[in-house]
Amino acid sequence: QELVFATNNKHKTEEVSKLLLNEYKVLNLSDIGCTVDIPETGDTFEENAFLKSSYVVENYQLDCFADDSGLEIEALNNEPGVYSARYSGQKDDQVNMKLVLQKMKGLSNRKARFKTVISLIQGQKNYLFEGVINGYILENPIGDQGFGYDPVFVPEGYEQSFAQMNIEQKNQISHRAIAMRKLIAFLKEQQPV
Ligand code: ITT
Repeated sequence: QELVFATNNKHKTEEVSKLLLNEYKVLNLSDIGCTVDIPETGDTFEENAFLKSSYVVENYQLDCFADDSGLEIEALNNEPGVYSARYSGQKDDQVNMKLVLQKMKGLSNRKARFKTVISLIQGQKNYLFEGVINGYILENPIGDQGFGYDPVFVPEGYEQSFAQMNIEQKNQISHRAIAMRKLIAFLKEQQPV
C-alpha cells in the first residue's frame, strides 16, 4: 500500500520510510509530480503541517500526511521554532545552524527541544500527531549524519548528538519517530485485521 508524504525534504522521507517499511511504501512530493515549495505561512507547526497536507489533497485528490517540525531553544524564547528552516532568512542548514550557535554563545542555559507535528488528512478529516524530544545545544557541531540542527543537538540522557547517530538510532528516540508511531498506531486501528 502507498502513502503520500507531503515533503520535499529527502532526510525526512528517508527517516519516515524506514519507520513505515513494513506497512507502506512512501511517496514524497516529487514522486507524485509536485515540484512546488508549498508556502508555510502559519505561525504554528499545526497550521503549517495542515497547509502542506491540504495542498496535496486539494491539488492531487490524494489522502496524505505532512510533517512540520523545528527546534525550540529555551534561552531564545523558543526560537527558531516554526522558522527553523529559514532562521537566517535562507533555506541553508549550515547557515541557520551557525546563527543558532552565534546566538547561544556564552549562554549557560542550553535547554532545547525538537518538535514534530504531523497532519494526516483522511476522508476530508485532519488528524494531528505530535512528538517532542528534550535535549541541549552543544557549543560546537559534531557528527556528519542526519540534517538540519542534528550536529548541535544532544538528546537528554545521551552523550552523542543526533548527527553522530545513524538513522536507526535516531528513529528509536526522535521527535519525528514519536509522532510517526502515533500515526502508525492510528492507521492500524482503522484497518481491521
Ligand atoms: P518540508 O516542509 O518539505 O517537509 P522542510 O525542510 O522545509 O521540509 P520544515 O518546514 O518542517 O521542513 O522545517 C523544519 C526545519 O527544522 C528543517 O529544515 C531543519 O532545519 C529543522 N529540523 C526539523 N527536523 C529536524 C531533525 O530531525 N533534525 C534536525 N533538524 C531538523
